[in-house]
Amino acid sequence: MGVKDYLLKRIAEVGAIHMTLLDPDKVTAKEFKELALMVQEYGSDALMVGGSLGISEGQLDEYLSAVKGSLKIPVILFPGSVANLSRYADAVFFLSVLNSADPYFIVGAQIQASVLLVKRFRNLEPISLAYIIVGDGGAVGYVSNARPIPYDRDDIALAYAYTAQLMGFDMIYLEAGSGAREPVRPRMVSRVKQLVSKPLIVGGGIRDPEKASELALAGADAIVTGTIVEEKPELIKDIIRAVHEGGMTRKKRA
Ligand code: 1GP
Repeated sequence: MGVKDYLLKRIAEVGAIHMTLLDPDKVTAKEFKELALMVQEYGSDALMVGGSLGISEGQLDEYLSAVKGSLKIPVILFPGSVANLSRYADAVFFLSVLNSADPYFIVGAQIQASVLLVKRFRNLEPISLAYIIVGDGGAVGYVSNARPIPYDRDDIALAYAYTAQLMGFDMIYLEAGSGAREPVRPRMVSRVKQLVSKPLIVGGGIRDPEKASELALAGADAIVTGTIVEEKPELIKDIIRAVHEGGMTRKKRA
């Protein structure tokens, strides 16, 4: 089974899945391996690997080849640039920053990456992703020259998300930015989910089980946490459980 089908199957099973984002630029290779194995043990459904700054293909290869044999959950690249591809991953989020003001981040980097995927990385499964930056935006908002959607403008987020669905993206990601002071608001998630049927990923600034559960209940099909795993790994078990419980509750209500 491919990675996209696995994610869809897990979403159907548990209502909402948890994905862990690790940035190789923020941890050592040893920490990376320990954290990856820890989140797998606690039930995180996939490992995303990436960052907006400072990762080379050589570093990715080093970190990922070290975990390749011991991880059962899929490793999905979450590239900050065309240099962030590695043959040791299972899939890549082929992402377009839909609300960037610079066409390079909407389609320019993607045409460069497409050539690499065909010529050098045939084993990577591309999963197309509409990446929509909200609120704080964080480093990714700055680097990709995004015009972040204000936290309270559900109508604009909805317009982008529905556009992404019509354009045929596999998945849609509402991103407040890594380390955001405030995550995407549940009301925005719920309004987008009412109209859009594509899997909805939500991340950025989620630091506790309560917020993770609230967003899963509101309609997020996948919750991504990154910073908290690096800073307070003791919380991650409860966050993963909260996502799955929130998802199951929403599934039962539907
Ligand atoms: C960033 O949404 C992810 O791309 C994760 O954000 O680091 O704030 O958990 P955090």
